[in-house]
Amino acid sequence: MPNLNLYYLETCPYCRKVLHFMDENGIQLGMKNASAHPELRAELSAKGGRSQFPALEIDGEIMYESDDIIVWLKENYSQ
Ligand SMILES: N[C@@H](CCC(=O)N[C@@H](CS)C(=O)NCC(=O)O)C(=O)O
Repeated sequence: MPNLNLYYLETCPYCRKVLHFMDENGIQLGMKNASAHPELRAELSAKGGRSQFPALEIDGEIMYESDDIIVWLKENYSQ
């Protein structure tokens, strides 16, 4: 399994959608809460080119878009 981290904001509906999917499927990832740690915005921008949430880091590569993240998790992570 690759190294996976989810950058998210607590109040973002797109992030909540991904978090809900993870919850339903018992998926645990490294969690990067940019609401609690605003410096993560710059970290995400440096890695992926923009500060947009949610973002899934897969072995250092950034995937944006909640729907794409859920599809990726379905294909690679769901049991
Ligand atoms: N189409 C994107 C929309 C993501 C989006 O608009 N996220 C907002 C927060 S809800 C965002 O990152 N805005 C920039 C910011 O808050 O800095 C998705 O489905 O992931």
